Amino acid sequence: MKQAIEQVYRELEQLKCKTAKEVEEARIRFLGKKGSVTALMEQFRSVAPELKREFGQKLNELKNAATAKIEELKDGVGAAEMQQASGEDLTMPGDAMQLGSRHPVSIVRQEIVDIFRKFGYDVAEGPEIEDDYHVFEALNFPPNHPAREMQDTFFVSTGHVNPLLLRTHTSSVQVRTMEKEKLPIRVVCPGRVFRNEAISARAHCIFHQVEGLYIDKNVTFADLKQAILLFAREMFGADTQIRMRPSYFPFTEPSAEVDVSCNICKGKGCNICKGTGWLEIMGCGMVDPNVLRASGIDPDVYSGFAFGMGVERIAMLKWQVNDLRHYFENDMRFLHEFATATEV
Ligand code: 2U9
Repeated sequence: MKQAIEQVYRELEQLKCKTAKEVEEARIRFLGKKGSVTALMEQFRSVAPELKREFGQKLNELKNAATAKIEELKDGVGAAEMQQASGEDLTMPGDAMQLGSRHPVSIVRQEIVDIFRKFGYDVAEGPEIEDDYHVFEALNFPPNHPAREMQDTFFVSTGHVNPLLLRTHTSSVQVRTMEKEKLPIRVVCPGRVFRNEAISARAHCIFHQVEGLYIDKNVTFADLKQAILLFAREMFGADTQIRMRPSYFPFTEPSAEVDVSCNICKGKGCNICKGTGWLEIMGCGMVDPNVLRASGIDPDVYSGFAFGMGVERIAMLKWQVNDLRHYFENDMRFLHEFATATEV
């Protein structure tokens, strides 16, 4: 029996098949009802009891080896036959899958939001299709303000008192927060906004904003300055300076534009900051009493500050991208520049 087992092992070793049919024939020859392995299993019954243990183990090993060989041949001829049919070499290694990476605008938006969360702000989102009331009326825009004209805003429906439109800023989310949340309010609102602008290196009809609102008793301009300074130092580095220039927005009074010291030339003047040493990053101001009143908040008891920034603008400053359109074209060569080591 020992020799018969060795003989089957030799036959298995030499076994070669070109087609699935040949593999099946081989399977029957070895493992079928009348196959050589099956026949040996039957002979096992007449093996002397003292040898049963040894031969039982040997026969099991043989059966496993025969089954494995048949499976291996099956895989081989399967690939070979498919290759013949398609003309392709299926044994070649596949193309590596390129992992995606986070979009630079998402990275910066998250960074901004995370800084304000650390300061104790909540995060709120709202609809992109809004009504005139939440985008303009409640924010103290006069009826004839240019933003309310067709050439500046995308209208979804017109011809009634409260037309639907694509929001031009995320301030409408803060209005909704004032309407439904209890005071005090400390919230940041990230989101997409839409303006009817010609697309160029410096302007786009879609961009992203993060706006913030803080309303409580005794909130002052000094609180605003401190919040913006702390934000700027978290975002642009611990030695960053800020300056504020007077400005005008319908929803804040007084209002200011905020510049940060240029961290490329350390304030000496370079072509990024156009020789001024300063880079404009956002607008801000104390919430206009009319805006508080419109949402049912008494401006004699409460005061607040608000700020708003364009995410693409911050991203442009962070990575010195000089054309806004790169952020919207989804060119993989550009997007891949921002992949972290784990994403590559
Ligand atoms: C409420 C009250 C006040 C939000 C503010 C700005 C100043 C601002 C611009 C920056 C660049 C828009 O993306 S941008 O074009 N934003 O300058 N935004 S204060 O003020 C609010 C918001 C909501 C209820």
